[in-house]
Amino acid sequence: MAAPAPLLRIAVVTLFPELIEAASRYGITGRALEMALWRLWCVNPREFATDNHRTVDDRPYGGGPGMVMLAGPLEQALDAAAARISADGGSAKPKVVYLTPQGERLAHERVLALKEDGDLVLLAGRYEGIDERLLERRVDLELSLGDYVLSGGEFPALVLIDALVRQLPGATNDPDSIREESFADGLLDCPHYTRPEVHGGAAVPPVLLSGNHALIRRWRLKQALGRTWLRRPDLLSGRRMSDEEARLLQEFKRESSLE
Ligand code: 9WO
Repeated sequence: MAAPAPLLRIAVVTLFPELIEAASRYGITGRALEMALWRLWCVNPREFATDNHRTVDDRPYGGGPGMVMLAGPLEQALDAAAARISADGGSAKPKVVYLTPQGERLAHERVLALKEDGDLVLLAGRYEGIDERLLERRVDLELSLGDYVLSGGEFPALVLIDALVRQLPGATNDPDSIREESFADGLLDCPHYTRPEVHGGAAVPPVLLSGNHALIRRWRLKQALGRTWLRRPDLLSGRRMSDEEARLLQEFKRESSLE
């Protein structure tokens, strides 16, 4: 019998392929690689540099500080990345994603949508940016993790890979842990506790030791609602609440005003 096809194929175009390969071998992403739930290829644009110095960057037209990545080697690297995915039985035209502060802010819904696409080429830039003509010709989607500048797109690419792979069936041992965690239902996570029962003078909330699972579920939902209200009220405004949720949040608000 033939091996089952991987659920996700990702090729990363990067000047630091070892960084992507090494980090991907750890934890859930590493185990999922061994289980062949996904496949990873890295393509270094330096392989496609045309001069003796293997140059992949040059000074910006118009002047100014820093260097800009050349369109030519990157375009060939993107072609090679797509060819790897296609040769593995994947799409001949995988979606190309560029990680940049200028992109759409990444959120859970986009992670789920990209996982459905299945075949992705991630473009990790360095220096001060990439020649705009390459981006116009070859990039389908620009994604940002937040409003800060890093020294390259490799860590954001690894964040996206981690977010995608942990959504694959079989990647985590507990499918419930994905359904109940932050953002799966639009709420922040509830607090967690483990042994000992008292640490630094603080006891574990008694309800968690009660063994009453209906009560524990209600407490956790109430904490999740309360924390979301306190820390991320924006997440609640666009969300319709069940009667139980509305009641639990009212309780939380009343109790927090009494403290
Ligand atoms: C560097 C720089 C230096 C001086 C003046 C302006 C400058 N802009 C940049 C810059 O944006 N460099 C980028 C580094 C080029 C593309 C890859 N780099 C990157 C990606 N930095 N931060 C990201 C990123 C990606 C996704 N989410 C957050 C940050």
